[in-house]
Amino acid sequence: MTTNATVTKWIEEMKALLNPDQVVWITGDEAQLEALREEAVKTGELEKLNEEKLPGCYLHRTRQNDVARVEDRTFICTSVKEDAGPTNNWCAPAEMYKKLYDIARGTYQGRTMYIIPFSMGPIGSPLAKAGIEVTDSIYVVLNMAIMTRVGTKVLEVLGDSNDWVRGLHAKCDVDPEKRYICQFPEDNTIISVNSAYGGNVLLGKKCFALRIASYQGWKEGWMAEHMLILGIENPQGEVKYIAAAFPSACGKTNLAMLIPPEYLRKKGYKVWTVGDDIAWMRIGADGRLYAINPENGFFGVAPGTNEKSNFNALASTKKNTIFTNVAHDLNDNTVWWEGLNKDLPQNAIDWKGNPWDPSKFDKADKSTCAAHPNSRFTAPAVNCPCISEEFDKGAGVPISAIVFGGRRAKLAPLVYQSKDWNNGVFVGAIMASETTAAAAGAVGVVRHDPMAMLPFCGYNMGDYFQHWLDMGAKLGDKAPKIFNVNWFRTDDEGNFIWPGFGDNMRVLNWIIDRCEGKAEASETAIGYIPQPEDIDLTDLDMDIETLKSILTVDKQAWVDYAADVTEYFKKFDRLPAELASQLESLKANLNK
Ligand code: GTP
Ligand code: SPV
Ligand code: MN
Repeated sequence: MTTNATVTKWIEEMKALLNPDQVVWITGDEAQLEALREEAVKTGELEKLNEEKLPGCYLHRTRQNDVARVEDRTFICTSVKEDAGPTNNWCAPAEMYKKLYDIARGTYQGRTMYIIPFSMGPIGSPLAKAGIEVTDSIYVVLNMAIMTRVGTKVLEVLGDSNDWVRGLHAKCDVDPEKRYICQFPEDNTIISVNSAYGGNVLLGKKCFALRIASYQGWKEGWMAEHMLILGIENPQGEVKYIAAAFPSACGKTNLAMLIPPEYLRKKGYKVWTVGDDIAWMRIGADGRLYAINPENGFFGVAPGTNEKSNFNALASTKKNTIFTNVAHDLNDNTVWWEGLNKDLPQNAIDWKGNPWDPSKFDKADKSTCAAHPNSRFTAPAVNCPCISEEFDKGAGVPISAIVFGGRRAKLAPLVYQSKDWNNGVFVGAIMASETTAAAAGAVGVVRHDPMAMLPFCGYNMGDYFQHWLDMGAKLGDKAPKIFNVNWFRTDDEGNFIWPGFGDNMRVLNWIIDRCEGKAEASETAIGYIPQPEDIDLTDLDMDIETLKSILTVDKQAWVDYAADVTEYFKKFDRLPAELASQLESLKANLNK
């Protein structure tokens, strides 16, 4: 497959370690992938769905103990502990290599070793990077073939270069006690053992495109962020691009594919999706910040996805899609999840593989759900009706605004703008959000999640903040404007106050207007807040008083939050002085 000595040497090492019965290189040819699908159906790893209703689609169920990322078992292994920083689990590389090799040794016996050459970013794009993942899971091969560009072409473009990421995945016996997801940023290496789920094993995604790439970006002067990228086309046909960072299961896929409210569609507004989860950003020749989506598909949350909430995501799943841990509707051999529609399937198998009893279904009790709350679809980006023409080009799109956001029932207003870049870095650094089912552990607990990168930053978060500040200094007056949004404020009964989804376009329009100097704002202690009448409520069942209630800054709540941030910042050994001074300014502003 390749004469690249760095590749062949590593593959020989992996073979010696893992002891596979067979070795198969993934070429990217459709015939090879089709044969693998058939094999997976034979062994029960995949179930083929209704070919008429869902052509080329499959269902997969993972082990019940293996349904989400495992942050407490995720490690950044740098030679110096402080380089991993206070927010990451750390282990010395030599010790961790030994532990993982001992776990993985010989476990491919009786299995096939699949070697997947993959590209993050369009193959050959100056912004793309190559990786090679070895795995003993057909499910991983087929998902990687959707989520990334795979095959022989990647090796051709790589040539003899050593600039590629090594990814070892071994299912082992899917033992949660021996599960480890480890990044070795100094060696461009990832090792994942004892899982067969999503972000733990599709090594191009969180492990490479965020943890390893954030480290590479730090060293090489670019950024790898947990951000969607979308383009907003105005009635004059001009497209402006926004990148937005929200924590896992906090609305990136939904925002990336939103359909504007009817009154805006009639005026000619359109939204184009460039990416729904990850952005790699570099300063271009004209001094502006350019972003590409390194992925080639969407690994999206299924529950809550329906024709109304996210038409484009649902449309993306209608062919050549792999569904993981959703319910199997036996009536017509299709899939179902909570929030797809109101017709509870009467003859379905739940995500655990048991017959599902719809009469016991209680929305409030997750244990009665047919689909796992973190069940997902893996859909090719080309299926998306609103995919941007820039998606596959590799040059990147110029970013006008960066938006941070989280899931906060209280405190954070619907939207506010930072005072400048450095203040915007502070806004990202003090982000917090309620935890979701995307990671193992409690759900609904507010935790600090700077820039939505807490689980994904591959180095010391203090250095990461400094890197953001440095990028701003380089960008100067060409820097994108930075905003914060919160779609998730609730009333006393726990209902969301803001309608969200497509109506978020009303907020994006204000953001773009601010970037172009077209909208007014009121200065507050935390930043610029829109004048309520500048958020267009046309056709919405919402009065201006309700809108005002989610646009105000509750001073006392922010004083309390500033105290909380003060405590939080204490854990950073390498907190940039600029952020400490931003915090002091916030406190002073709140006291005025
Ligand atoms: P990851 O793939 O885990 O990174 O998640 P994500 O950030 O792409 O989140 P996604 O768009 O899949 O949304 C997650 C959940 O939030 C789904 O259940 C959505 O229905 C819900 N959601 C998304 N946008 C909104 C919104 O504007 N308002 C409300 N209330 N819910 C939303
Ligand atoms: C996330 O958790 O942010 C995801 C899903 O996008 S996973 O690929 O499992 O990380
Ligand atoms: Mn994500």
